[in-house]
Amino acid sequence: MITAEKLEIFMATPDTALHLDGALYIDGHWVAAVAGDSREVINPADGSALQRIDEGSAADVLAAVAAARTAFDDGPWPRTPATERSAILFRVADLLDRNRSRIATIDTLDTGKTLVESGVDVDDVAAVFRYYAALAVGDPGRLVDAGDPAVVSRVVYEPVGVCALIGPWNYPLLQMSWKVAPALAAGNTVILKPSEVTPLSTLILVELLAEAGVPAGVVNLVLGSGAAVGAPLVESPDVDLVSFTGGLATGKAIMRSAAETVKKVALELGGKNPNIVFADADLGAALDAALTGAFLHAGQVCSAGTRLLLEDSIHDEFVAELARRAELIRIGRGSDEKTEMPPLVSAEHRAKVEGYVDLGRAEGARLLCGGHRPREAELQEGFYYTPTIFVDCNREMRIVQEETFGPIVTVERFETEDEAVRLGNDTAYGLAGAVWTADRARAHRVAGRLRHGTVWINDFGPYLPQAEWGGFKLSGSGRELGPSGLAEYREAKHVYENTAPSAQYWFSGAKPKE
Ligand code: TXE
Repeated sequence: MITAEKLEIFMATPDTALHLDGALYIDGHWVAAVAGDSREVINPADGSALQRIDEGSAADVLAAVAAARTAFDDGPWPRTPATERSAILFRVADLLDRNRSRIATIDTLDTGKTLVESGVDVDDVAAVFRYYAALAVGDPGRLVDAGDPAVVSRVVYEPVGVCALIGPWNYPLLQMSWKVAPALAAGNTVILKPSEVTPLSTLILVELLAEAGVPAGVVNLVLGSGAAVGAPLVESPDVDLVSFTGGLATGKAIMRSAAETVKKVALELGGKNPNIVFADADLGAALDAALTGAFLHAGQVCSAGTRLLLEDSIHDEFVAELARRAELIRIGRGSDEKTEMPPLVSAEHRAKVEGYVDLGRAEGARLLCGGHRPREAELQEGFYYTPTIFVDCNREMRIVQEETFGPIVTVERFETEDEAVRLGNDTAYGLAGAVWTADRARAHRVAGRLRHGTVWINDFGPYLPQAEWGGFKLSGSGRELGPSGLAEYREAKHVYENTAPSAQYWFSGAKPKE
């Protein structure tokens, strides 16, 4: 089922025949799920059915893992010269550029996010492919001095093997690209498992990878739920590595399950990110970033600035202006160019966010604005929610400690630098944080003390393909992006060559009699 809106845009830009009938992709073929199950993908903007897609099960996982295993063990990909793999990844980036508007449209229909943001996502995805295409050829390993001129000792980097790449629903294409680009650059074979809530742009990505020349069996796609597809992927003894982005509870379950087969595991599990504003900061810029940090993509961002920490002396004025501007944010369909904040991804997720707002009230936080669904008639069908600000919050509240993943920001006060740092670290997560101050020495002192994988100084949100992304503490393990993002998908191997072998006679009885 393809909506009129989607069809119109697709027909208007004929280029490649992008795959949209929602099948699985195994060993170079689009195939139906073995059990014949399917599920409806929902448009969060109005709750309508967008497309019916196949729903995989353990049988499909088995087939996909077998294809990936054979492609790794017997196929050309791991042994293809890095320069050739690199050329293919550069081609993927070019295809992404060429299909930008169609991919962005699909991601907007599927996730709800604004078209502007979806377009930026596609650009970022292309940049990630280019980054790893270039990095793939830059590291031939290293020679080691063994202290013996007869020995040639080399450390080389090899692909890990078959990788299961499990993605979330908030940035489906972007998060998948952070995994698939370095995995392929390193010579692995992969099985993609996008979120069942937002699978559509991954279908397109798979098509583009095939079009760019990735051989059959190297990239496989199994659609379906976490229980039916994700869990058997993690359990499979033929999968060597799992890279996962998603919720904390699922991440813990994956780590436990992967222990059985001692897989490599990389996890990105979200955050509860402090945004610290000192009184001497550029308050205009800080306020603007506080709004974006909290309400971009309706707060469904792992690095969202959901925990605003304000120096006491600016608190009242800052939150008053924040609330005034939050109430002006235009809520609507992602495809409407006037929209500034889109709907939440699903009815279930909105119910979770509403539960947190009820909890915040019950815990004694004071609601400054929002805290309800929008009242406009045209927004009643989708999963919309208003920007919500809680003040008078404290560290004991669950709403301050747990990831709400919606347009909710909690505000706390601090008096000293030490207190700001203590509050900034007072979370079980450790993904990202920001500090705003005109005092550069203080900025770097605070950045040095914050236990988060990314710290922004006088900014909020930017990331770069060439800089590591990932979390301390419960935010996960391993890193994506940057050189470490490639290292996750490589094994180091020491090759020790003795060019002048001779018997050493460790065991004296083996020594020939003189
Ligand atoms: O995520 P899940 P959910 C947070 C956010 C959100 C919460 C729950 O707070 O409210 O997580 O979201 C697959 N084995 N984040 O429940 O379940 C699943 O099919 C293997 C933060 O939607 O973690 C999907 O593909 N895989 C986050 C993926 O895991 C399993 C982004 C993520 O789904 C599985 C999204 C299993 N047992 C939500 N169970 C971030 N880090 O940015 C599920 N999956």
